[in-house]
Amino acid sequence: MSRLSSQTLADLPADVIRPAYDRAAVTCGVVHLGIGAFHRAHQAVVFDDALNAGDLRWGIIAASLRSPSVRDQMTPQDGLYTMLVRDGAAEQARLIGAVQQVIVAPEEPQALLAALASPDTHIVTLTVTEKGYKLDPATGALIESDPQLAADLASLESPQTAPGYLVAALALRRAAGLPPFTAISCDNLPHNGSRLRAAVIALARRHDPALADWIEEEGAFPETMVDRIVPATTADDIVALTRRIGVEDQAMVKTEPFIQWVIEDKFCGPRPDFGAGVQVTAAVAPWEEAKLRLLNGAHSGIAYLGGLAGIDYVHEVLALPEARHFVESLWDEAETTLSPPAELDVAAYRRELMARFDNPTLRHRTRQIAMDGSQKLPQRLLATIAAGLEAGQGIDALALAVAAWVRWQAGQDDLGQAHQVDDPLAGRIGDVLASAASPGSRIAAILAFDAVVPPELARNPLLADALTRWLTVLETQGARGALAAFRQ
Ligand code: CS2
Repeated sequence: MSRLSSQTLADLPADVIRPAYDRAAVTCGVVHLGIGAFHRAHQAVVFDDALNAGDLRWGIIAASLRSPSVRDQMTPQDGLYTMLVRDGAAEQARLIGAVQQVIVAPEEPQALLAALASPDTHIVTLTVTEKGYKLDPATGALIESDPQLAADLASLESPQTAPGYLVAALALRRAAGLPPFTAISCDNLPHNGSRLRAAVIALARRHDPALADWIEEEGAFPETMVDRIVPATTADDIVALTRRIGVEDQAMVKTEPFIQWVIEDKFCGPRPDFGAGVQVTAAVAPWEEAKLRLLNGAHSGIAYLGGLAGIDYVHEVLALPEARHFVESLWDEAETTLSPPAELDVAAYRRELMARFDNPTLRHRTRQIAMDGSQKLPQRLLATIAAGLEAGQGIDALALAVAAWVRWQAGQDDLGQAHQVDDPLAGRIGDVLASAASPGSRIAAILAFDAVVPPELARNPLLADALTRWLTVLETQGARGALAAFRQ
């Protein structure tokens, strides 16, 4: 079976949408750090739109900070891949041509630095996941004990972390008399731009205070809200697409029709004339908070409760009426904590979210969302709980979601199936829980874990009570039992 590539492009079925521009004429104005499926189905599509519109400055040099697998999928395909947009019976296949080169950073650190320091590069986007910023989830301070960050604090010759690459590249740009690039965090973190900026400036200051001052004055780190559901591609997806397009595409991504990117209007250099799906605005925080607390908060609740019940996919969890009731209740609680943007009709947004979660063709795994809970919970559920408690509002559904996360740490679902807890803090959390003998003491141990739970919130007895009550129900009656009890 031949591979998708520039050579095989002409053989594809006519209904596959392809780049409308000459890929050979593109220059790369973007460097992306962390080329996973999300980047390929989100920011890369936005830059591909700009290229299609005729502005050829926005090709992408993408880097993988860890494994070579995406490079090995994409390079034989000349960077081309298919984006499959699915909703019910409707399916659209579009080839994305924006990615011109993929670099595996640990193999070629100097090539990545050269790309970041190139005069053509105007924008650097990042999807390095919550843990890639090397910031404490509860306080936002640099985690100096992290071995990779410690290496970057000692030397930036061959950076190990995303902030390390940015600082080393900004130093090169400054030395060459170039302006900085606009660095855009596209991870689901609150105030992601400010966090990235803080990490970069703190690291720069340790190496060269004058560089840190220059970044502070000249650099730009806009806040963003990114939204598109992108389930991990499976081997079956690749087989089915091969059948459809007649060539094999190992780099394909599958996603939903919905796409949203809200970017703070704070650039220090050129940017494309952004098209559909992108809003450039002065205030991103209200968008980001609504999305994190409604979409992602519900997602995490669905992931842990569904995962514990042994249910594989989000849409299958929502086939249970008691799960829908739980999600609506969580949204009722979260909604009271929001100051949504004037343009956002929250009732319509909730209806649209439920329809997106219900999309049966996406097959979004609960296990995928369950990953890295310690990094996700603070902004998705704990901040919502803190705001709800402060306003004297109910937090029962939010507490059930958090208790399900605690239960997930035991590494076994309600059917007795073992799962791996995929989380950078899994070991430490497991140790803390192992020495606790009852639901109440397990909750006390988790609340004392200040890398995840802010100490002030941990001291609130209402939270400890609600979590203990739900963990007891989860341990004795399972997630299905807890959802049924919640409904009563
Ligand atoms: C999900 C998100 O995996 C997860 O944690 O909640 O990736 C979610 O699909 C996106 O944020 C949607 O924009």
